Amino acid sequence: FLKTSASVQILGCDFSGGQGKAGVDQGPSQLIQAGLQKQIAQLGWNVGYEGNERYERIVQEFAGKDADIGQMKNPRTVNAVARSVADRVEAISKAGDLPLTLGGDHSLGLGTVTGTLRSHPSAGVIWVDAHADINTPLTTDSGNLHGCPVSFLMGLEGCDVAPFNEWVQPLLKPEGIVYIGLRDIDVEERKILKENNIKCFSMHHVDKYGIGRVVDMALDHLNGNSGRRDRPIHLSFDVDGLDPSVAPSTGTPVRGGLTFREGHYICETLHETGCLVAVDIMEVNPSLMEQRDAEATVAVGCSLARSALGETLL
Ligand code: HAR
Ligand code: MN
Ligand code: MN
Ligand code: MN
Repeated sequence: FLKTSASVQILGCDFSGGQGKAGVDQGPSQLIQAGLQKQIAQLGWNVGYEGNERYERIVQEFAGKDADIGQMKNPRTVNAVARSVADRVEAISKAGDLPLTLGGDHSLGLGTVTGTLRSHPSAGVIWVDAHADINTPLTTDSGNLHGCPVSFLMGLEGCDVAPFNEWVQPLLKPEGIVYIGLRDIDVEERKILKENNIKCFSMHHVDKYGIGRVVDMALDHLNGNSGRRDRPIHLSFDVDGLDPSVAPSTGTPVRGGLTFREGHYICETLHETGCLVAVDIMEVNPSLMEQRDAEATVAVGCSLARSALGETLL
């Protein structure tokens, strides 16, 4: 638990193969260059950082040899990268440290959440995103696997497919995840969310209840309305959950998103629980939009991470 772990391990994942736009693989190095490691150290953490994973061996192994499988694009590459991430996050977590994974596209979430659940089988997930990322190989229209990690984590129909079924286990139950920030959901994703009774706080709910009550209800849901707040939590934060005016440099921006404060409030409140066991900051793409937009997006990625690690305003 964060309460007892004194160290953060930064895992920079320079990977873009779960979607079609170049540049998201530069997110981690930009977050590091902006000073993230030092910023976290200044909060009182020991910070480990061994340089980014560039996945060169994997990308080279499948270069020109990663034909679509059904609709899925780059399936072998995404599979091998996610598998490697899962092993790294598992090892960091089992050593008692908190993995902070920097993306990279959100297909990496298949690896990060798998790693967390191997280490903390009871952990719940808070997935902050404009998108639900719960397409299956049977429902995805784009074929981009960053739109599919949650369905693989749950082992939904159509996910028992090679090469993923060589290692992916259905470790995540539908009641073990809560979404915040949704506003762009595909027709078939909507069906999946309904059929599996998955807790979703869309932007409509953020407007209706305010972010304070939304986070409170999210924690109540994950803790089974037990009154206790002791379930370990994995926060997977896709920066496109924020409004594009706040995080413009991301591959699939959707207007009407979380404000700067709403995004930070989520991170601050999850830190306050003392139950955060893993944090992902995903989909920062510094090559999109103007340079000042990229700088703003990198800066907000750093500040979300700091908030989740205990930076407070007072
Ligand atoms: N639902 C669409 C698809 O499956 C869009 C996925 C979105 N992109 C992300 N993920 N950035 O959160 O392709
Ligand atoms: Mn996402
Ligand atoms: Mn998204
Ligand atoms: Mn479809």
